[in-house]
Amino acid sequence: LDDSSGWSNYSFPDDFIFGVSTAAYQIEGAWNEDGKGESMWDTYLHEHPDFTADRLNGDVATDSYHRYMDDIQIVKDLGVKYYRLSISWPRLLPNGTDNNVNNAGAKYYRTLFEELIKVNITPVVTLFHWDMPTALMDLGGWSNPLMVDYFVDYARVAFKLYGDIINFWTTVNEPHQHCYNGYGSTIFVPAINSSGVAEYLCSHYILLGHAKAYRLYDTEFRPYQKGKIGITLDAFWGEPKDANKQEDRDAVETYLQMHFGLYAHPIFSMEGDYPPFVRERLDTYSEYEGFARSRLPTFTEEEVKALLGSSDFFGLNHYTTYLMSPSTMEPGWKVPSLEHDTRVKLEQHPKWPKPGADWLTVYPPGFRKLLNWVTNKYGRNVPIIVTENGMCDHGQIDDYERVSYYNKYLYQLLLAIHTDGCKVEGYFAWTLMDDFEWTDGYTAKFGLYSVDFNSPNKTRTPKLSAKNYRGIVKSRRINFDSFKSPISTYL
Ligand code: GBH
Repeated sequence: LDDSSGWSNYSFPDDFIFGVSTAAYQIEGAWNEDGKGESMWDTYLHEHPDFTADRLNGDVATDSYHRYMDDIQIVKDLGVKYYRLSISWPRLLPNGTDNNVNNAGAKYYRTLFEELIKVNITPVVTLFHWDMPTALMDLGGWSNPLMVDYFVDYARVAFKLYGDIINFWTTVNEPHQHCYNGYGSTIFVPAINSSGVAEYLCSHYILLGHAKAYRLYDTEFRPYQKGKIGITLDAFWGEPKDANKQEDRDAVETYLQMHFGLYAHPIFSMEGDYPPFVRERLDTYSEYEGFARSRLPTFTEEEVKALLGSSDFFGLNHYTTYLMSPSTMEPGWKVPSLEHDTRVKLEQHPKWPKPGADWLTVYPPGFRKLLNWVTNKYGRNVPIIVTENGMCDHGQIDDYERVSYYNKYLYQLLLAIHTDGCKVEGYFAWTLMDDFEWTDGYTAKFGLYSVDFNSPNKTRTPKLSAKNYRGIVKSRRINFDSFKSPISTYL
């Protein structure tokens, strides 16, 4: 059997975790209500309306702060038993610091979690999905070592408030996207553009913040709250541009080490610390460029130990695959960057479908290969939980391409489990409903549900992909014939 017709020959294990993901700033709205403080996204987008494709921001979004019962209903309708969402740090702690807890914010999340649990949906709670409190961003955000302790203070408040009913936490979402786009370029807020410098400070302190929050939970809360806690990392897969060229195959490995291993190795490898390849490269390049010390900070022995094994599962976000080959960048640059450090050229395969965004082509086998790469390198001790996967289009309700994307990517996940022996225990679709997609504003549609942003109720309507996902969750198998496009040109 293949992945184009009939029922899949493999099925998902009975205890397989099916869920759906969202993030606070992308859905909540109510940016200044009930005592919430500003996040750096609020502040920056108010000051720079041109930053997003449609000049819009997350002030209202899907209005989930008021319409969370609608969200719970549609999560329930999908039949999934898990809902991954994030807490807005400044909604809970308006100044970012633990001396001032916003009671209305605290109550909002308490009610939301309780209502989910009432209908048998387990909340999976992310502490940091990029909405840094402005008050702390003013101190330099993650480029400031003190952020580690502020983050741990915040985590403590969250564990105390909700740990009695929340037993599934993630600390940080996609540190690579956050640090690279926000600190090493101007793609994301805070748009610091300190390429090659602040992006590694961000990586370093975000990793330490994660590790310290993990250790706090492990020693003070887990003994009686009995939950699990981990981190979510993101990775593109890479195919060598020319599979016959060793240098192209090497480029894939270099890229994965520099963009993914940088975060994964300190936590999930046997030895810990940054990958030796990355350490050596950053040290060498920094010296060559005339820096007095490496642009990549160093962990103390104690920090290496705190990081090692600091995740109960490997949270993995994956969307797409690029073709890779060595880049022609020469050393000797005055402004360093992750690109210069990596020296790998990314291109898109001209034939792979590209349903909605320039960066997202559809290549399902890349998912299986990534799951295997992670398993071989890091996944021997902890299970993998796919915390995001999905694609964007232009928002049509009959989203045949999304149906096909999910069917094919999920089939690759089944192959990874059943024929490759990867320990993949869960899968969360990105995302529940069309939302605020960062720089793309509302122009990129990733939802299983469509949202009518012009209606006062922000009406949520299931797309075909929602119905199809419900079918997969219920039957534990994929039916490649349901919701199949009447036109054969779809992916
Ligand atoms: C994830 O990021 C996020 O966790 C989630 O919040 C987000 O909404 C979702 O996926 C969809 O993007 O066009 O060159 O400027 C995925 C990382 C970040 C990858 C933005 C593409 C744009 C690159 N994405 N990035 S570019």
